[in-house]
Amino acid sequence: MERYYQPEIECASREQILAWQNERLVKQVQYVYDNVPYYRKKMEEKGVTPADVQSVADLHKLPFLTKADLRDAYPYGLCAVPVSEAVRIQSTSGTTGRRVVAFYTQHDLDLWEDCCARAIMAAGGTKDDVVHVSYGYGLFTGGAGLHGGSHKVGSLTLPMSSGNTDRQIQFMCDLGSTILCCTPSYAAYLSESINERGLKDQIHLKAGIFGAEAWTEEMRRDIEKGLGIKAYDIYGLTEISGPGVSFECSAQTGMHINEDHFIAEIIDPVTEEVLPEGEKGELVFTCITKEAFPLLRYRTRDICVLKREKCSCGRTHVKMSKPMGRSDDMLIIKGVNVFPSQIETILLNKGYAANYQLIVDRVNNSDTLEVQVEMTPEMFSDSVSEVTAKEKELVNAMKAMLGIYAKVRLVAPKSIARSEGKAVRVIDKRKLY
Ligand code: DLL
Repeated sequence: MERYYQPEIECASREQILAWQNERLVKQVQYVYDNVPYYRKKMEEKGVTPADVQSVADLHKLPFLTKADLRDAYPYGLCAVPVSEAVRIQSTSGTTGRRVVAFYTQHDLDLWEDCCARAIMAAGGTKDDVVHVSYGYGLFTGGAGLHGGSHKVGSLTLPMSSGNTDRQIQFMCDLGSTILCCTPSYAAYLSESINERGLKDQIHLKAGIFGAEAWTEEMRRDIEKGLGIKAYDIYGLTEISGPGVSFECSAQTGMHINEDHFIAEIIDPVTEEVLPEGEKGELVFTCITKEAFPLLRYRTRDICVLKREKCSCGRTHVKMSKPMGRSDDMLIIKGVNVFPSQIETILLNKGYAANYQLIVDRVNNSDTLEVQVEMTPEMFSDSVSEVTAKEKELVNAMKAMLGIYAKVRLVAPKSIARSEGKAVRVIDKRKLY
């Protein structure tokens, strides 16, 4: 079972990784050119031929793909194999426009599950573990990816899917789950529910693998404390396979990108210029081992930083920071860029839990921001003046961090709807106009 901690790949020298990437990229570009007419047309429009791409240094010559291309080419336009060769689809939970559908051959599923198995092993998983998968199953990639990874590690896999919190906790206690996989917001909710029921002593969790949405270091500390575990981040997106594109190791200082399968670039989201490693910008991925859905230079819209440094775990693959927001759903309020994670940091620093919602609106041509924040049961008070003072404190902290006024409304514990999947943090009413 050691196969899925693959030191010969995960700890390979930079030269070796580049050699793999060069060889695989050249083949992949030719493969996509031959099998995806939609992308071939984009290459032709840019005047690029496969012969122009001889190594990773030539990657910048290729055209980008965006979510708009995926929608244009929906459903089969970017699929590089005939339906007879594809064995699975997964799809995004997108709420606007057409869904994004990604295709997999059996080989693609195998490689994806390998990536998830690496993530589980990096979180300390072995065949002796009981892996409790509470990501949604079905079209969402979370359940399927971690489930397949857990099988590969040889762990006992609990395909819980999301929801039914009572049953989740009961199985956790009865079966001795040791690794929990779900969104960080659901992990926080499970932690809250377990502690409320006084069941913390009856759970045996040691680690959690949480991703699919942004979460802060403060939230990590809360979850780690609440469940008595080490909490690891995992990143991915449906278009590029799903979870496991990158994952955290014991150092917990960024997520190693599986560079034998994906080449990462950082670009300026406005000029599209490639930025040097270490600079903050939009993450772009090129898949170099996929058969069915081999996207080249796919713009993720996730803003982050790449760091190539010696890691205490021994892995050499480049690390990405936690995404710091998205270049598309970064909020611009009164001309100021606002990331929900900035507000979350303030709330958690001031002792609130990550149960909040931002409501953005436009009144008389001026943007408004209201932050609804749940009080914790300890803070809950009927005294209007006490609540008003707390609200004022948050208003000032937000003004100091964001430079704009945000109305703050403290609401009763448990009054903001909990999410079993990704939390709904932002309601932007301006989009409705
Ligand atoms: O969320 C895949 C996934 C499942 C990742 C389970 C991790 C665990 P999508 O639904 O296509 O796929 O959403 C992808 O979610 O572009 C990011 O904006 C965001 N995202 C994913 N992981 C993280 C993370 C899955 N660890 C989009 N931190 C991505 C912050 C994340 N944002």
